Amino acid sequence: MSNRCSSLALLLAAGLATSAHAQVGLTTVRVQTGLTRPVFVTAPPGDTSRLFVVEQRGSAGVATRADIRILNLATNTMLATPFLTINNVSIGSEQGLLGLAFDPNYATNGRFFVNYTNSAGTTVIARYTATGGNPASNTADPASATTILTQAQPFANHNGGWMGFGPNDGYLYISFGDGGSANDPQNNGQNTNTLLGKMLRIDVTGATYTIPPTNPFFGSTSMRQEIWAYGLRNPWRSSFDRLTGDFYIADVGQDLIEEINFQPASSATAINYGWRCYEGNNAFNTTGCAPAATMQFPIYTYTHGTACSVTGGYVYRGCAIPSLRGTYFFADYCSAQITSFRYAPGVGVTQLTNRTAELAVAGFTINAIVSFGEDANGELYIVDQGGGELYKIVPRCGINLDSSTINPFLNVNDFTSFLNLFAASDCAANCDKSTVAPVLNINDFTCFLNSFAVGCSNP
Ligand SMILES: [Ca+2]
Ligand SMILES: [Ca+2]
Ligand SMILES: [Ca+2]
Repeated sequence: MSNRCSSLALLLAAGLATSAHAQVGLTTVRVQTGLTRPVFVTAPPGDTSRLFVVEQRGSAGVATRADIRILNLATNTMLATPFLTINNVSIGSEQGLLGLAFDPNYATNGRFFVNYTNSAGTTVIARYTATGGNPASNTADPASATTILTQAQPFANHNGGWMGFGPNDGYLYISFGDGGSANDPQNNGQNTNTLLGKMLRIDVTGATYTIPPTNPFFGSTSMRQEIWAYGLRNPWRSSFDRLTGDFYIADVGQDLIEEINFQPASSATAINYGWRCYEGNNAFNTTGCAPAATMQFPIYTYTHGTACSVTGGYVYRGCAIPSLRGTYFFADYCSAQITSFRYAPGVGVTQLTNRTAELAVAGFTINAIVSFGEDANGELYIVDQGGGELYKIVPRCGINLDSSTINPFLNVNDFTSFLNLFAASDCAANCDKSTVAPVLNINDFTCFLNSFAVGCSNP
């Protein structure tokens, strides 16, 4: 090996070592304000120009109206006309329009699914189609509404509401809370003959839905075949790691403990997450319960105080912050603390980091964090329900590609990182953020060099 190669190898090794121990320099930008009880944001796969904002209820000053609105990401403006309006939703604090999921094949079929509580307080899962079946349309066709599934709710709270498609199986997952009140009085979480307190998995490629033959209770007459997992209290925001298919379920606790659960992509059995037998790792009401050894306990818990209600987030898989990839973000609704960690089976939670101060932005207050969301690129957003605001997590210095905070934080390692990312056709090398193919070209070298020459004031 020549000296030149050895030097390059050392340089690369030094760069990698720095990355592995780097503190990531993050901040947020407020991308939108004036929203009406925003509760979720998402985008169709591959649609990098739009972000769809779910307003829970109270849209246009009407208590029972809920809108899905479109944020034009290129101009950072909300389109004046809603994508879809749903009327006659119920108005309890945890009711309204709660979930939205675009079909994995939205680009060809224009289908999407919503989850809301109607005027009777019943959860409705419905399918709609973009106007004219055109996925580029900025409106949906109200007449396309097709009810997929309904579930009566015995109490107004704990409606779950999240939905998402499994990245590996294309099935629709739907979270249901335990029916509400407190302490799961109907013992729904452990009852496999109700959809309450469950994570469902259904096949929605047809007219309504069918049961995937690989569901754990497929063919059963005594247990609901839609069930994928059970023992949940009020799973408030779940997500798939879009790269691995691993599944994160944040479950809101009763009076003491908040929890985050993990299901590896390879899992195929009916996992029992424990509620109302266990709250976090603590026994809650074990009367009539199966042995604890049959249950899956959380990968992470935290106790109440100023905190009181977990808001699950996402594993970051975006372009802008390569060193952050694989990091899971979540928040607490009451304390407005934002935390991240990495998780691997057999290893556990590592790099547990409170991000609140890092993500704070002068002049604005990020609180009432009701949800996170991803755009089509996998960049992360924070939904502030109380303030009607939407924030985006961004790097403090986009060209500090190794995320080092050691002075000088812009150095040869960032050139190495840029070259490696470019060679790997990684979207992080799209410095000029062009969208015209080929998105990675000589302009990105110019952009990187110019940006490096200007520098950043903060790592
Ligand atoms: Ca649990
Ligand atoms: Ca650097
Ligand atoms: Ca480019």
